[in-house]
Amino acid sequence: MAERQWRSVVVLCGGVGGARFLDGLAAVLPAASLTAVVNTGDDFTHWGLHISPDLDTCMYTLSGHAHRERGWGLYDETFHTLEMVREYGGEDWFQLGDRDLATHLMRTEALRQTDSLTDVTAALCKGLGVEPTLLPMADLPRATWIDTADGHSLAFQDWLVKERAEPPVERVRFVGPAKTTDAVLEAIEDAEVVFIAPSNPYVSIDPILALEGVRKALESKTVVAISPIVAGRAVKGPLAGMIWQLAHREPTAGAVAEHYEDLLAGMVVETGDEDTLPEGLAHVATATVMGDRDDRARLAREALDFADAITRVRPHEIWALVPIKGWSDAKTRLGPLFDDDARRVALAKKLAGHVLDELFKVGLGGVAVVTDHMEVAQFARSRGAKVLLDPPDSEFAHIIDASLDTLVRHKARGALVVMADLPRLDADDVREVLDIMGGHPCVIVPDRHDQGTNLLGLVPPDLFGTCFGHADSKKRHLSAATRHDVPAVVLRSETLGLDIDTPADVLALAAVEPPAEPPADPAADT
Ligand code: FO1
Repeated sequence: MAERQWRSVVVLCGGVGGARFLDGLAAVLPAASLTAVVNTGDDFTHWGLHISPDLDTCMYTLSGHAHRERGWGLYDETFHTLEMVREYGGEDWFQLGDRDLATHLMRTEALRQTDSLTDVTAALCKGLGVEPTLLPMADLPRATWIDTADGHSLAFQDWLVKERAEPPVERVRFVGPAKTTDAVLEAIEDAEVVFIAPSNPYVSIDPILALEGVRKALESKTVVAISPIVAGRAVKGPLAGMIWQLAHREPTAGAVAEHYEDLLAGMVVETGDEDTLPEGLAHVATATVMGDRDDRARLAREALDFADAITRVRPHEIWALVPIKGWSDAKTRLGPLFDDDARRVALAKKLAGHVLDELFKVGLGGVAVVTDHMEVAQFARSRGAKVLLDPPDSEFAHIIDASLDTLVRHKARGALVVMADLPRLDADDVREVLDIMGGHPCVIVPDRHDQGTNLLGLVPPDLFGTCFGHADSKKRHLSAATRHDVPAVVLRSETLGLDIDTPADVLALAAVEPPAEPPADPAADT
């Protein structure tokens, strides 16, 4: 299976566990392909400063500043300020380190100039050289509150840190406007896969899912969760207890899967935990506890491979689209080779028939022929192809694009535009192109002169407007892919690269074809 180049991966995450998984993804993906949507329900004002613990934990982890064991705060840290506050009898339950304070000072000051926590976060990340995009789940305050079983209501940090998460939880509430940002919704829309990091579902992920439009945006996405529970224990924090208290059931990976209900297309769980999962949930079992950075990268790679396996576009989700002009004006440049039109037409039919026959061997979702000539439509139908009648006398590329839009309406996830005059195309060649299409949104197979485009794979079919009909369509397709910020794979192929347009092409074919058996000399038999 061709190694997939991910264009856009989004991860929903909270603090420590989420940040470590995010760090693993950052180690294996280009920064431009990775966006984290980070919980800000833990944010609060302390010492007059705006503290965003999960954003800081992600930023410090990605920049290598994070304290290894604790996961939050900085590894190279002192607490002189805290000691001095303590001397004053000030609030010393939340340990703010001296270097950590710089972040809170900068963020608080910046938030006096703008109410966009998104922009402030981007500036802080730039300062620390963090390249993946960290998006706060919201720009406005949306605080997580804990209603405890003994009737109190605690702000999140008061419950988690001051009370050390001891009071049993009755309810988790979110206070403030349930408004996410356009950046978050756009990132999710654009994502090829959305991971739910191994964070606490109740107080790190639910705050994100509860925001308007987020669940809706996720409906059409492949969502894969990484289990935060290992063999019935939370890797970090109060999660196991919360599952007992809130779901009234044993804390297992299955309990987490069911908490996310039908959001999940799949789940990555600790080896041995897979039998706690609900029936039918696609999953992969592996070592999910992340120690060092290599561990994180390994887990991230396994999660990506799993996501690829369940999101790959399969052959049966791809349609072939074969444009065939009317026979009479086909292969006119071969005119000189034939003493009459009938033979020229016969060649065009033979070529098109060969291409359709080979395409039908591949197991595609379907084969569609686009034409505006009835005899071609008849020919195509006789071979089992769907016929799309193209809008009369429009440009070749527009005809193709209109047909590709039709395939999208037919729920095709991918389309392979195939020229009808490729004598050396065979089913295996096409399978090779489909395998690349499985993980790549654009595959260009140029002609043997590296000018035209003999096949063009697009996932989705309407990825961008095609440029067929131009002599230099290969170059134009490449720049269209670049314009749409999509990695294009150019596959040069001896066999697929030969299309029959000119007498020279016929000679090239003749040069390849083994000489046909000389016709048996009827006289020789006797
Ligand atoms: N967690 C604690 O348990 N005790 C602390 O004193 C503490 C201080 C702290 C300072 C900055 C920061 O970004 C996070 C800090 N955390 C502390 C962790 C924080 O409460 C949690 O990481 C998140 O809120 C939940 O993931």
